[in-house]
Amino acid sequence: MSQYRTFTAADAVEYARQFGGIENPDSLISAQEIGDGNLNLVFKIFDHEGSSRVIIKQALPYVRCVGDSWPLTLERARIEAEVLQIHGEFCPDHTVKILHYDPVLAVMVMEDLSSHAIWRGELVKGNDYPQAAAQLGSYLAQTLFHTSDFYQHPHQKKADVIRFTNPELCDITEELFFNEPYEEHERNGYPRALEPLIATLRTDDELRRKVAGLKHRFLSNAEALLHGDVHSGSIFVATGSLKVIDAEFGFYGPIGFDVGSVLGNLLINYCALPGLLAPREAAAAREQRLNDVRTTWQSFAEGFLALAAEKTRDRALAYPGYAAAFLSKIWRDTLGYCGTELIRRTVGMSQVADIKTIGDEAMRIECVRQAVTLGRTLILAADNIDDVVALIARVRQNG
Ligand code: SR1
Ligand code: MG
Repeated sequence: MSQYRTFTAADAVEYARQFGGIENPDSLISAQEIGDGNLNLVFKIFDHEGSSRVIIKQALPYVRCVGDSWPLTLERARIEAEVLQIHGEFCPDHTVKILHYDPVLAVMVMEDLSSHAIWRGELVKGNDYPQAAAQLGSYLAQTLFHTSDFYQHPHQKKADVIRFTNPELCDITEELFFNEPYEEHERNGYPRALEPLIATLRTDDELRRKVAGLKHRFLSNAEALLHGDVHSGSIFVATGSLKVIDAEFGFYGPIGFDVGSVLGNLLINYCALPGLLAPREAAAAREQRLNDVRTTWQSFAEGFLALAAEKTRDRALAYPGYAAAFLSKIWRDTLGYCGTELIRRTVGMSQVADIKTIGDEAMRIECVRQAVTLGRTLILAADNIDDVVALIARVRQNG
């Protein structure tokens, strides 16, 4: 029985030869470590012709971007592999395939996605993938409906809530989304010029109570098996194709958290575009992003309602009108979590390339200001923004 050890490139090649499911395993000869996320090692494994064939991902026993002063459970690799397997069962077209998982080494082997690119990088460059939003809405509808009480047997659901209890990773989200941006905290980072605006996040009582409500629902509303960190950096796109990866933050939580995380990242890109592209291109890309927001929500909402009409197993939840009423609750949550994502990605620890890539300082400050004010508005006004058309009108009003 092997013991945990951190992989070198040579270990990754050897492992891929054994577990990559490649017909001619000896053709695999080299590996490149490509992990640019906050937590893990990720190796691309190449054959003798220089083609990349599979991906090896290994969880480290600490937060990679901080170091061993922040230990982190290896159990997250199991959660990630099993969430992706379940999501893949219900949405095979848009979930990365897990070919093999090893609990001792905290390693998984995944299908190679070299023909795809990380969506965030493409959004930063202004590249549009017009199908992506509808595909992502469909992924959200399929995965969240089929793991909810509408569809799961109540015994299975309760067992799965236990199986996917993910305290250490949830703790990161609980701190980074709902606490730190609203406190003076050493992990926060934002332009000094915005101190007066950021100070209002700490002192606005109504905002703090709304954020408390969002955190409370995150802690206690076990509505479906969430991805838990679904943003443009955990999504691969290609022409006509979209694949979701990186589900280590998965747990049973409020459906609006996943949907709001997606919309929040699209809207961060919207806010950042004037700093990333020339004015005419930025204006066009902003319209595409608003289309993406509209399409993602509509595709999710229509998909969820269609599945509820067709496949709800719980007799009480099948009562006519209940699914639509529940969808309104998801919408309010979506707006709130979208707001917290806008704020935590611009004020808190995990800042994103959309903003960091902006070279001009004054422009970067203006983009952050827009993202923070939009986030604040969405959290405060969630009960008064009735649909996605009203959301888009609010975004336009914000600047
Ligand atoms: C310490 S981990 C920080 C962030 O990186 C992950 O991708 C999640 O978004 C998390 O919040
Ligand atoms: Mg991730």
